[in-house]
Amino acid sequence: MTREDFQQRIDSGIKIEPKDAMPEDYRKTLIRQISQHAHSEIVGQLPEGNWITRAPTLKRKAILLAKVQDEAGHGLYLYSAAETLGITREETIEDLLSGKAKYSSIFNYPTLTWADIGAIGWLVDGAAIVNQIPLCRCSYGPYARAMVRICKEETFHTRQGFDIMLTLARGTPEQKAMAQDALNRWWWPSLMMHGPSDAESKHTAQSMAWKIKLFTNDELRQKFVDQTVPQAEYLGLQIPDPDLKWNAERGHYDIGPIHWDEFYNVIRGNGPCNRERLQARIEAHERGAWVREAAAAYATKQRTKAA
Ligand code: BYC
Repeated sequence: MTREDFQQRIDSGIKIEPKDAMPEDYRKTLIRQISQHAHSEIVGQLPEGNWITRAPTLKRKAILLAKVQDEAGHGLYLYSAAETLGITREETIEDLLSGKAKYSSIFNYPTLTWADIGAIGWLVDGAAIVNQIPLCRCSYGPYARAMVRICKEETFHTRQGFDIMLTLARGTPEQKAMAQDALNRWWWPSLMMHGPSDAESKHTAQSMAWKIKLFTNDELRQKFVDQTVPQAEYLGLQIPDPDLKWNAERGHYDIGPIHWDEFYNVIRGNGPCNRERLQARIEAHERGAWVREAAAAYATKQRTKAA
């Protein structure tokens, strides 16, 4: 199949399936994006897992446990979607553990107080949903189908985060201050989650042509800002951006400048928690070796029995 024929299939809305012919760079772009997405879900368990033992009530603890387990599930669906493109699970995980593959910048920030768990659910999962709902319509079948279930679960995650923020914002002055402090620290990193500005994004043009991405980074960032500012107003919290204002002409909020040097520093491995996050994954992988060995031995035994 020529590149033109492939592009025509994409343009006419045909989903690409694992056994279909596809250009090598389409396959590689998908492996990069899907595996980085999977790694983000897996590493994303760490900042929240940090609070499971300290959740303030039994109910909050049960909800947080369920949420963190959901993130593990999302990682697994996405690793499976990546495997349909011809890369093994071992290779993808090796790329994460060696530091070769990226994962979302947002998970390199620390969770200092309980309000951070609220801010992550509200802002981080909120930003993730804005990015991920369009991915349910992306051109690669297994990725699009995995995203449908992920988005349903992410919606519950955002609601639980907003509920924590609402409880704190309506609580004592100390609790409200804690919620405000979490918003102050998580706001700008949440905007950076959407990736570099369109002018700097090297993959957007090709990924949009292939419908691997349906919106640009700046379009999704704007959508996130527009939906989140009224929510902050409802909470009675201040977004930490003195330049934030409604632009009636554009029909969108304008924001102040994003500190891109901070973003690039984090994705180069020098954020506040990069080393700690990777170390935690390496140790978990080593500690889990016996489980993988046992599962492989069991599978071999079943195969021998069946033969
Ligand atoms: N962090 O050309 P660009 C979650 C990299 S999980 C780190 O715009 P692209 C959740 C980018 O990879 C959230 N790196 O790239 C989980 C590229 O580097 P490489 C994860 C970033 O791919 C648990 C370079 O910068 N969501 O929500 O067109 C609990 C140039 O960027 C980031 C997904 O992965 C970043 N923020 O666009 C709670 C969604 N941004 O690969 C929540 C799927 C950019 O050339 N992914 N880079 O070395 C996407 O939609 C796109 O990959 C992105 C980036 C919008 C993220």
